[in-house]
Amino acid sequence: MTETKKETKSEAAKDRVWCEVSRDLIDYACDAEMETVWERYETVQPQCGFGQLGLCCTICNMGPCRIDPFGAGSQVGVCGATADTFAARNLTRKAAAGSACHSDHGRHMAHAMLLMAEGEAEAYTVRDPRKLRAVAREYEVAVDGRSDRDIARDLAEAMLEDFGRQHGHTRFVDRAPARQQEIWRRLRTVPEGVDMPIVETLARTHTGVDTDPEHLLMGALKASLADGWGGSMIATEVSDILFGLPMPMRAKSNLGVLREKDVNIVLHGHVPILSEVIVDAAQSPDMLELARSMGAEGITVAGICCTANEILMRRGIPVAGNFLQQELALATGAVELMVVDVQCIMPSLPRVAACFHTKVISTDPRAKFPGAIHVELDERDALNIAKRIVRMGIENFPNRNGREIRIPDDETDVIAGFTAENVFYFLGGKYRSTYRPLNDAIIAGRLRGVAGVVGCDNPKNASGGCHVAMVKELIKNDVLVVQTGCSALNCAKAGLLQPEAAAKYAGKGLQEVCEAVGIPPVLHLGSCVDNTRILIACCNMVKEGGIGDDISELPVAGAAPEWMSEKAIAIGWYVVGSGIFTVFGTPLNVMGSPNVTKFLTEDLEGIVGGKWAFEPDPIKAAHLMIEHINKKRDALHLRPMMYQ
Ligand code: MSK
Repeated sequence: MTETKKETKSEAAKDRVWCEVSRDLIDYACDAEMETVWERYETVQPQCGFGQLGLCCTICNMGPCRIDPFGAGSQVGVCGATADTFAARNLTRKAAAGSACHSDHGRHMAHAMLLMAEGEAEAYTVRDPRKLRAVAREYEVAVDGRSDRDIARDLAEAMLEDFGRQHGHTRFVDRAPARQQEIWRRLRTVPEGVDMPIVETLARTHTGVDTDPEHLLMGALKASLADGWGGSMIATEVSDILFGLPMPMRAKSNLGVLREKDVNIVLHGHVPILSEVIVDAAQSPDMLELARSMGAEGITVAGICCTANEILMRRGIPVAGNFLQQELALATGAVELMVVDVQCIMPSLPRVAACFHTKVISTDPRAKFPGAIHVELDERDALNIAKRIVRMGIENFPNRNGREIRIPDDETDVIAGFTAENVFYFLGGKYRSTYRPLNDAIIAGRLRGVAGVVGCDNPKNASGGCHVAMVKELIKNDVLVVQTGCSALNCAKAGLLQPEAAAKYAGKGLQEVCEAVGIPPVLHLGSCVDNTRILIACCNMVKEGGIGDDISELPVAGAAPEWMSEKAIAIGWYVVGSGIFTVFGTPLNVMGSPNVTKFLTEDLEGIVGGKWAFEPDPIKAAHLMIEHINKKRDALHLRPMMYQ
């Protein structure tokens, strides 16, 4: 490739990235002709307009069919389905897939707990007996006078039953405010179990079954509620039981956390079952000694994506990067192993790794990647498997062969580890474990409200920059922000997840709250499945009283400014369906159907209390959220904001 072409390619990619560290590595990647997500994004332009608008149907073999959005060509598919059916059916299928993916994570966690309880998985134990008992009581599992293991076995069985339940409802639906439950009952969207609504939704989106757009979309809602109040909530609770309830702690983020003289092992994916044990293995004396014998000073373990969030929240393990940085981590030339399990893993990784000495190791029975080495997790032998993997990393260290290492000189402090339970103590003060002071600060007009800003980063948007811009605008306007996923990781790199950020970026009211309690203006609540912590925090705010009898009455809003995956669609649905106004950066693929678009962005509010909005400009999107919060404040007759 000519020098000019390389430069153009690199400039085009860098235009889409806000993070300096990433920009430098993109330069290098383009020079080295290493593929990146930004380059591929340019290469696939123009992207399919029919797909973007939801006007392409591939469901049956009379098609694929597409509908002309300008009205000149066909307005129905071969079977007679309209644009409304196309758009609603496609969206509903995606919600079911997203819900399945998250919920499978929850099932995996419950299985691991069962194996632990039966004494078959010695690498695991109950690290939070208090939470075990609290959740067991919710499931009506006897706790008095019983051992942790006995309780855990019965709880795991009860949770696994929840997945296959055919009647009644998933247990955690009981956690939702009564009025919301009543709405779901009326709409017949209460998830009986976790699996059934997903299967039912796939069945009704088969050709020739459900074609009424609004009815189809209720299927999307039900499948997604099965995720938020089912599979994902189980994932969060079991992770806390097995690995401990997170507590706020300071750690480091961005690619500068890799160490030139260490063996670097990067853990990427979502389910913490193996990553937790790899952290233990890498810290064991025999592995450290082996690393030194190979010429390294030590072993650095760092995370990418939600695996990063899981081990950051509980262990303070440094974060190497967010979703879009996974290839750039390899471009440092300093990574001996990238260990992946499921979700958000780019298929390009083994090809990129082949430019260096790096090995990509896949570990989950559900996911293999051409070019990766598969070392499968068996919970019964987790520590030995983890040590085998760590050893592979150590033995790969000498293969750097003196090649150039490009670790950026940038690591930013981050405070992570907030949960719906411990935020209680921080906001409630040491001696008053209640949400009262949070609600009071909102009532008094010191805090405007609370916003959840979550989700992926996307080369279509500003590659993480939308999160940073939106969150800055929200906290400037006295909105306390809670975050999860790669959104949190982007804001961590920007220094927003540290108490010092309050004085720099927050409005006066939020500043006062942060200073009084010693918290950052942006609270990191964990991985994508931990969006359920946000639901629980909302339930707690309702219970505390004074700011609404239902989640839909709270002065709160949600956003996924750079959403990318089907999981994000399921999250959006269960958040909207729980009564929360939610802004997505790029629209859902439904704009080819004005009826479906109107249903999602207007009509839904009168049905479930929440609705969607689509706004790519993060500042405008932040103001949509602020307007919504103001509207809710007015409806509750709360005092005007203290500092306008
Ligand atoms: S990892 S789902 S890119 S947030 Fe949960 Fe990040 Fe989105 Fe994956």
